[in-house]
Amino acid sequence: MFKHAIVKTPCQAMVNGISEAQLGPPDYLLASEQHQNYIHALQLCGVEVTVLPADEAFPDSCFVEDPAILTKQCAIITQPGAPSRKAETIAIAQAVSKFYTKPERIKSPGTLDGGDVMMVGEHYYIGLSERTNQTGAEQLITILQNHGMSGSCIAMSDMLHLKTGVSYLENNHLVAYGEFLYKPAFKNFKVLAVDHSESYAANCIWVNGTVIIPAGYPNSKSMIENAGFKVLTVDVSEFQKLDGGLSCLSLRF
Ligand code: CIR
Repeated sequence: MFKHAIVKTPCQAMVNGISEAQLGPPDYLLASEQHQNYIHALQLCGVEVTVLPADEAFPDSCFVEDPAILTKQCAIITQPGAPSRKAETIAIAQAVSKFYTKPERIKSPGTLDGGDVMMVGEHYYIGLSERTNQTGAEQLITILQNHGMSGSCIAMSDMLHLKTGVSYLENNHLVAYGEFLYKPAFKNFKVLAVDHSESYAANCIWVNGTVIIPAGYPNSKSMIENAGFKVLTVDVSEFQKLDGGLSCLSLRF
């Protein structure tokens, strides 16, 4: 169960955020409204939400999942792979210090984005992406092992982050799309396969028994409901324009 979440208010400079989506720039005012709705959905799931102030120096800083990983045993400040995002860790480390003493750190030349790290109980799957290198992943595995947890790497080639295409929903269920449907590492999970036309719905979050999915993906919604989960939908279209989604917008712990 999660008690807390940390989110960060989108800044006006988000229109200059990194994007490969080719969906045009986000509408800042609509993004702000969608972010409020996202916070409300988290609160409905019973978590207390800490809202960090916007920071105009970092266009992508609302995607708080990338600069930190928060486990039951420890916090890890990452080494984001995108140069423009590296110093997002300063504000996140400060926010995290209210909840954890002495966070661990991923160090250069390691790079690692939290969006590449999927928690399944005490085990963490780490996507080797353009943002997360082998050195960063190995550092994370060592940190996890030092705290009684474990990690393993997943090779990937088609998506920005591991959790762009796969999400763990508890009770041994994964929602997955594309290359993640066929990974041997996931063969013992019950895999809910997302259609090509709904690929964005593969990034969803389990929060205390409810699955929050992006609005506009009816087949995925029914599939997840039929698997026995309560579903809430939140429209995050403006964050999709920056290659971000539901998981990237919060740290849940
Ligand atoms: C970036 O490219 O870093 C941001 N525009 C999007 C980050 C999305 N984060 C995530 O998937 N964990």
